[in-house]
Amino acid sequence: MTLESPPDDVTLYRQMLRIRRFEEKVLASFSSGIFYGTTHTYIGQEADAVGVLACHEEGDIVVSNHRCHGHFLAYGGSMHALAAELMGRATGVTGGRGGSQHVQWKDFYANGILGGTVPLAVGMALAEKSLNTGRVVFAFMGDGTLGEGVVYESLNMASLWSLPVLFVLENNRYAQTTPIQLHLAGEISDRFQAFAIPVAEAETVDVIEVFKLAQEAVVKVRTGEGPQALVLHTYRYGPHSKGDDTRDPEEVLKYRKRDPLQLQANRIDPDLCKRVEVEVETEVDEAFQRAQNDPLADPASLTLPLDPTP
Ligand SMILES: Cc1ncc(C[n+]2csc(CCOP(=O)(O)OP(=O)(O)O)c2C)c(N)n1
Ligand SMILES: [Mg+2]
Repeated sequence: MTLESPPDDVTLYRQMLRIRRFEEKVLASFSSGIFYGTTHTYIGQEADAVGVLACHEEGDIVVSNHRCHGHFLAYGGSMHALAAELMGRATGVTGGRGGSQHVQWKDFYANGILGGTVPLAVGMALAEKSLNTGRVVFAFMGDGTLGEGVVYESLNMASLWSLPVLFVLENNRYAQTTPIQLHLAGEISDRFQAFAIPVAEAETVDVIEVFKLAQEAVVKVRTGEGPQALVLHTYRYGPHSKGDDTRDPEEVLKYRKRDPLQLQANRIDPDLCKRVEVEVETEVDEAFQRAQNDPLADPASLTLPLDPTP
C-alpha cells in the first residue's frame, strides 16, 4: 500500500473553513434559544479532523465524542442535517433525537460519555477484523478522556488482538476547565506505548502535517500491523461549551495567533480564498435558515422499539 498525496490546498482550506464558520454560527446563535441541549465547538482544532479524515476510505468507521461537529463535517456529513439536529428538527442527522453529542450517520458514531466511546471503537474494530473487511476504525478522544479506566482495558485488547484501529488523541490541554498539568501525570504517549501501540506525535496546526502523520499510521493499520496512535497537541479557541471559559486570555490569544486556517490560506491565492470564504458563508447561512424552517421532531418518534409496555 503506497502513501498518497494530500487533497489539494483549496479543498483542505474549504473543509476547515466549513467547520470554523459553522461553529462560529453555533456559538453566536446559542443564546437565542434555537438549539435543544448543549454544544461543544471545535474552533481551533480544525486541522486535526480534516487532516486525519482525509485518510479515511468508504466503509471505514469513525467514532467521535462530545466535540464531534468538526469530525462529522470532515467525514462528509451534511451541514444542514447537523444544524437541524442541534435544533431538534425531524430533518436532523438522527431525526433531531440525538442533539450535538449523539450524531450518527453511515459509519460515523458520536457519543457524549467520556471514554465510553473507546471500547465501542475497539469492539467495532474486532468485528471488522473478524469479518476480514479491511476497514479501519478511527477513534477520536480528548486528553481528559485519559482519566477513564475503561480506556486502558480497551487499549490492552486492541493491542493484544492486533485490531485495525487508529486512536487519535487530541490534546487541547484542557478537560472542561481543568488544565492538563492538573489532571494528567506522566506523558500521553507512554499510555499507548505501555500497551505496545506505536505513537506518532505532533504539536502542529498544519493540516498537511497532520495528514502525512495520519496517513503513515493508517497505512500500517490497514495493512494489518495492528493499532496505532496519533497524539495531536492542539488548542480550542472557544470555551469548553458555551461560555464556561476560565483560561488566561493571554494564553488563548497566544494560540489564536497560530491559526490552522491562516496557515493554510497562506498557501492559496488571496482572491480564491475570498471566493471560498463567500461560498462557505452562504452555505452556513442557508443550512441554518433551512433547518430553522424544518419541522420539529415528533416526540412520538422517540419511543424505543424495545418499549416493554404492552
Ligand atoms: C463519563 C463522563 N464524565 C464526565 C463528563 C462531562 N464532560 C464532558 S466533556 C468533559 C471534558 C472532556 O475533556 P477532553 O476529553 O479533554 O475533551 P475536550 O472537551 O477537551 O475536547 C467532561 C468532564 C462526561 N461527558 N462523561
Ligand atoms: Mg481536552
